[in-house]
Amino acid sequence: MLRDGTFIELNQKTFPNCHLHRSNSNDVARTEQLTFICTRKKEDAGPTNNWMAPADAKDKVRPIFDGSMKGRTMYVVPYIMGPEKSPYSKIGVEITDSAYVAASMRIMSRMGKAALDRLGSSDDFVPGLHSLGDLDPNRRFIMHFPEEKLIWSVGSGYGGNALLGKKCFALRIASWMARDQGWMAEHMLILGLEDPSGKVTYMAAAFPSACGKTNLAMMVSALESQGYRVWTVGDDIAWMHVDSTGTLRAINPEAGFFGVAPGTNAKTNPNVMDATRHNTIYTNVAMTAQREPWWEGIDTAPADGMINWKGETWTKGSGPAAHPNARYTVPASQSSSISKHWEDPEGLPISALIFGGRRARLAPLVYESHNWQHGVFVGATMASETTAAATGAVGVSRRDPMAMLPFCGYNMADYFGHWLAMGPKMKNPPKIFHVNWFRKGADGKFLWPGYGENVRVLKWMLDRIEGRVTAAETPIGCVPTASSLTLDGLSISRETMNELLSVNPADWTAEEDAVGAFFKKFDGHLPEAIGREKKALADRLNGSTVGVK
Ligand code: SAT
Ligand code: MN
Repeated sequence: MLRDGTFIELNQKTFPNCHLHRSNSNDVARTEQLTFICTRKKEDAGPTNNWMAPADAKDKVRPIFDGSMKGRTMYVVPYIMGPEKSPYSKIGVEITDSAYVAASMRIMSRMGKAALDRLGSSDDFVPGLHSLGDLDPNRRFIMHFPEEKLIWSVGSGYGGNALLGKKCFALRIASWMARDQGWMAEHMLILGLEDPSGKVTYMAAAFPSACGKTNLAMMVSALESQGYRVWTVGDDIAWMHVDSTGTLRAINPEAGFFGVAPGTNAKTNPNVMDATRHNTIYTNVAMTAQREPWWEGIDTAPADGMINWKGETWTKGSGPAAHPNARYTVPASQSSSISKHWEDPEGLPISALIFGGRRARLAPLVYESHNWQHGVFVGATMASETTAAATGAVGVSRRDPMAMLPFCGYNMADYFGHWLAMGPKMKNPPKIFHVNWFRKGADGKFLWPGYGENVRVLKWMLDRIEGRVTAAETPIGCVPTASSLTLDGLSISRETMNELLSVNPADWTAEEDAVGAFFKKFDGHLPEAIGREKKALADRLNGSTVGVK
């Protein structure tokens, strides 16, 4: 890769075994409009997925694959999604003509001999065919055939389009398998919150792409001096099963982090800044004159002689030096925050599920749902402002149930039904919370400091799980009472806290209309329980019953 320019060597003294890859400038993010769920019946893909009949999809894409690998090296990449010894792990085999993809898969999954040994002579694996093709966006397709557990991807070498173990297998195909087999494949980080006694409580959290999952999972806690620490299990995907005792347990199917670089610095994610000092592939970041990686929001000021993500000399005013969706690919084991249990074969017991997104105005810092069913409704009605992780407009609010809109491999209404069916299988279903780190004041500035301070919200959840603190009932769920959040050491005014926790019934009534319009898409498919929850919320908003629980 160094010889043919696929990789550019970074400073090997300060960044040993780190390399930079520049993707084609038309191939810098997932392309949702070119991503298809190919099922025999259209309604099985549902109204939120692009659909093509399997035979049509293959006819369309086969000619693009034809001869596309000629003169290239073809890599056969056997890989395990999940810890090597876990009964819940699954095997995939990706065929690719991209050395960058093969190298990235080596970081992101357990690939090679371990996978071959586990597979043996079994044919139980998910095949994925990938070719860069000619990188023409008109000849780019990410095709999923969940009925035959097959992936075909052509025309892109970037991220989730090309590392087929990640979104294509571990979410789209796996969500289909999970529905059939009674488990859950979710777009969730997994973290452990350690309390002063040393007890660790595990939580899984769903946020859309580029909304801070990696930073939350790898957080350096602002309450470390009080004995609260965060341990990382995963940063993007959780596979969850109910065990024989009725406990929901999660494994991280991945072995690395494919995280957003811009905005990452010693304050927002010190652990990843350390972890990415070696053995890291950087994609579409800028490079300094010292051949070190650089991006917007890193701690250092941009300097003359820098090369931008396209390989051009960067000058002030020439636009961002790193692409907004520039990434690092780093082994998870390199983070000093990695949990010592992150590869436990049985997975880790989950006590809380968290939903969240970017909502400048509407949602309070945190609220707690009343029960599993209400929690599923909270997840189903999530929305978030779009980011650079996918091509298209940035900052537009869209509905993104459970952060799975681009990743659910079947009809989303049936997916809600699957969630509803999972709760009763659990003896003590996790509490379900919703958070919003991104609420803004009238001045357009974020009200909450975020990052390491988010541990205060996690601690509140832990206190709720343990029954230690009170909460105030609002129409949408329970929010912290003034004294129940641990705020010592943080300078934030009482007014700002009130604003952060406020629930404005008029705003939520308008939100209800938007939710109603979204749900209309699903015609007859929407589970009745979702409709009941919607009606109950509307009633509460009308009556605005408020009390302390
Ligand atoms: O899908 S990617 O892996 O490219 C990144 C994301 O959207 O989370
Ligand atoms: Mn993701």
